[in-house]
Amino acid sequence: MLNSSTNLQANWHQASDHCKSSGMELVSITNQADYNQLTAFVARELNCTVLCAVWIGANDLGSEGTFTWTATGRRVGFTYWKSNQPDNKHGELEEHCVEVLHHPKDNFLWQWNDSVCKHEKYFVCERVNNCIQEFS
Ligand SMILES: [Ca+2]
Repeated sequence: MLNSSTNLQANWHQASDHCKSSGMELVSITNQADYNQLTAFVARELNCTVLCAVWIGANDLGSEGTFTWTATGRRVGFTYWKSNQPDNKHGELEEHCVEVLHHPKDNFLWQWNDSVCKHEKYFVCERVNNCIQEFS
């Protein structure tokens, strides 16, 4: 079950807390099918013609360069990084939280990017019982 709010943006930590308060976690993407489901869900729920930036559960807050899923603590296996990402760089700021970014003008087509955790973005939560259903 995936869930997102179409009018709520939050920094990564607030987004994670928001998911937990609903008995969920920021979404994990462990294979191509998960990735396809997430992007289809986001494209349907949000207006992504210009830009969609969505927090997912991956981060390297614990150890720079080692990305793990917040829901399980497991290392990220399947990835869909944009070329030259993750780069841990946003001016003077470090990037430790992962977004799925669709921004055709900037050549982002649903790829992953490490981004600044305190920036506010949309986010997707997932109920973590291995039973994935559409939320309607
Ligand atoms: Ca980056």
